[in-house]
Amino acid sequence: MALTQAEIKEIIYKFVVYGDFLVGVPFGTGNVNDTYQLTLDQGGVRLFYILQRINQGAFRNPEAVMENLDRVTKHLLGKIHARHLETRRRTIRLLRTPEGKSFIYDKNGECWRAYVFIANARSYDVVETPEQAFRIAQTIGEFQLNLIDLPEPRLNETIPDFHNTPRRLQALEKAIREDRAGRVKAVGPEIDFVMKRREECSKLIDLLAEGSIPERITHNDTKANNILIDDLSGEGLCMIDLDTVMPGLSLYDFGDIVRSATNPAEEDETDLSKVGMRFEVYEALHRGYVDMTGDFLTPAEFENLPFAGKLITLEIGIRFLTDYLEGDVYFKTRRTGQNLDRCRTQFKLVESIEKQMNDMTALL
Ligand code: ADP
Ligand code: GN1
Ligand code: MG
Repeated sequence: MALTQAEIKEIIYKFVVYGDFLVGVPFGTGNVNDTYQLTLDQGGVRLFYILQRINQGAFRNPEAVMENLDRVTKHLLGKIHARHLETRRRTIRLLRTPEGKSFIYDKNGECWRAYVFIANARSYDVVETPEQAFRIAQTIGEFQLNLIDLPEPRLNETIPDFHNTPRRLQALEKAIREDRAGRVKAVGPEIDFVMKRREECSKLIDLLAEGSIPERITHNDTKANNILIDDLSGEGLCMIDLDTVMPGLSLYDFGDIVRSATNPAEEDETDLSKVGMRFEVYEALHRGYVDMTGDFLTPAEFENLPFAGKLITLEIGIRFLTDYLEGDVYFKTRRTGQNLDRCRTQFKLVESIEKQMNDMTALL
């Protein structure tokens, strides 16, 4: 439920902010957290902040999330200073409480954090051009590059097995068995679609287990709408939504941007004839990503770039289907059937990727 203005004001004043609270409005199209854009007034100058509630259904340990965020954003800041002239908009910047903490709990046990609002930039739900795709993929690659030398210890796993596709498959099978929402009978073709591809689900996890591809620090939620693009220059500015930054595979991040950027339609588009993999966008993603990661990717990571696009698309489709069967308990939904529509777009995209796999592989 949306907060009242008085509640928003009370929460933001727990952080060190400059200015008087004017208004807070729901912001963005995230599927998990609750986000508000806040306007404050400081001597006639408008200041903007982002205030966000961590979804504790998804993130069971918010303090582990915030510890990662603190470490990662500090490390990124050091890198950015070395690489860019304009630094203020190149990473999320957390506000602090007077005691120096980066989060607070409200009276209902909800965990909140606040960021400086990054202005004159936006994220895209649907990527419009190959040029945008190139910039976005560069930003993802640079993010991975910048975190290669993050000092020990290993980051917290904020959602265990987040990209463990076989586990996601098991969760789907459990949801089918339990059929809590009585919806299994309506999704026969979708279940068949997954089962035909079940053998492929463990490929990346197996490569990791046998030591053929390395664990890295990855973002793990690299859909286009988690990357900010500068309005003026069109350059990629930074990655946002850092809650899932943790140990992972470089291929998860590349795969997820293939999933979200190559599709010209919305994630919950109901007209599936509009959904498909745009090859020219894929080609731009490949170029942009390799531009930043070419020096550190191993041959096995490189070879699996096309497969990662297919696997992560299938995996997120499996998650949408599972949530549909469980009665829409994880992803935010605005209408009945939205998770099923989301699942169907993902599976249509998987088919489209399969058809173009030879061309994708030829780019290697
Ligand atoms: P969710 O986890 O729900 O996806 P995000 O962290 O991605 O939440 O935030 C939701 C949206 O809010 C983003 O897509 C972006 O448009 C906007 N946003 C988040 N943080 C900032 C920021 N610091 N500056 C500007 N916009 C932001
Ligand atoms: C969620 O939070 P948001 O909207 O950026 C989800 C991702 C999914 C994505 C699908 C923590 O991302 O894993 O790929 O929806 N985030 C979490 O749109 O589960
Ligand atoms: Mg997001």
